[in-house]
Amino acid sequence: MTGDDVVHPSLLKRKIIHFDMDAFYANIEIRDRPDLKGRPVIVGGSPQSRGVVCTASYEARKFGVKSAMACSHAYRLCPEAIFLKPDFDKYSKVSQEIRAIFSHYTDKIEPLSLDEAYLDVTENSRGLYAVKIAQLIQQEVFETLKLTGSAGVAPNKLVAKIASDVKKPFGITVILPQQVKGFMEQLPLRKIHGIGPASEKRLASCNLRICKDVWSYTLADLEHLVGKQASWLFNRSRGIDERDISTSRVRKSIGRETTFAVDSNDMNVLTDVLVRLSESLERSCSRGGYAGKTITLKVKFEDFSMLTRSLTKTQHLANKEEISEFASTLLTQSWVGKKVRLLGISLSSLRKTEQPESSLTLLNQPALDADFEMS
Ligand code: TTP
Ligand code: MG
Repeated sequence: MTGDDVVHPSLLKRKIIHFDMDAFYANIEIRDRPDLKGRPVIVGGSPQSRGVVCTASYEARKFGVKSAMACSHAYRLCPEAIFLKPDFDKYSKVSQEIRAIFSHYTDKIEPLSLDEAYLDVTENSRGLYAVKIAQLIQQEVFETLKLTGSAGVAPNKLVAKIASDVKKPFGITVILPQQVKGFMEQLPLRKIHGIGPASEKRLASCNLRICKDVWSYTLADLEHLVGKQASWLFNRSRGIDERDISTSRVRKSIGRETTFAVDSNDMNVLTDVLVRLSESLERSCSRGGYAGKTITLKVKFEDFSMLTRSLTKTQHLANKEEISEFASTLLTQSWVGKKVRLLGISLSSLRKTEQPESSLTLLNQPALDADFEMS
């Protein structure tokens, strides 16, 4: 064995499962409406709207439909698709049920969103192998919830998350410590959680496209090339990630946004939308038991340029009157007369008020729910 083949000591410390549900929103809808089985289903805005696709069933994906795509585009690709509005309350409930199943196997659970979580199973009450636990969870989710999920089993969060995507749907991919290097070698850097389209482009301009491209640089050379990100990239590209499971993720913001059917610069229309967004935001705050000190308005204009403006108050707030009043103030301050395509309001600098209204925690719902229709 050459020095290069020695397994990094951090890879011998943990056993992590990343579990991610398959076509989550769509499969819940199909489960609840058996007539949809086998048909292309798209959850998101309506086909004529300019809302976006939250998710598409695997049948719809065959036509090229993807999350975050404009619904009108999805409709052109797959006119026979069934378009459904998202039902976030239902998805939150299912998410809680999945989490309850995880807790049968470990207490160390870090939810990432409604449909995915990291589980640390290094030591588990039943003394089972990590792969066995992944199988049992997959089976229990299938039998009790009639839904499928996929798992990645690996020595850390980074590799487990990439692995869970390899054999979707209903697959399990196991990467042992000695397989990490080989698994990472040809992997596009974009697959690393934390490298988005902008970083991907920037790295590609330095001729860094797959993990192995990074390996030929010393840390010092990489620093010259990519700056502050160097040490993170140096480790991640080698499959090294020493982060522990964080069981107390604190929600940072809570928000609502909507894309208009028709662009508008009519202040009455825009104010009306802010009122409705504020009402919806108030409901989310009360369900989750949150109040926030900073209110942020997001505006996307007809030319797709975007601005965000924030206001921080001395007191936490969560009621619709105050939210819409401050949002309107921010809108007036940022008014440039251009037609608006999207408005969003979010609250941050959150604190927990009291017990949430229901046992459902909205902690891991996306910060901004996907567009919902404003009729
Ligand atoms: P994902 O796990 O990314 O996607 P998925 O579960 O639909 O499909 P798969 O994992 O099999 O590839 O996201 C989970 C849910 O989050 C998804 O069902 C809908 C929602 N979502 C959005 O609302 N907008 C988005 O852009 C994405 C990616 C997901
Ligand atoms: Mg998923």
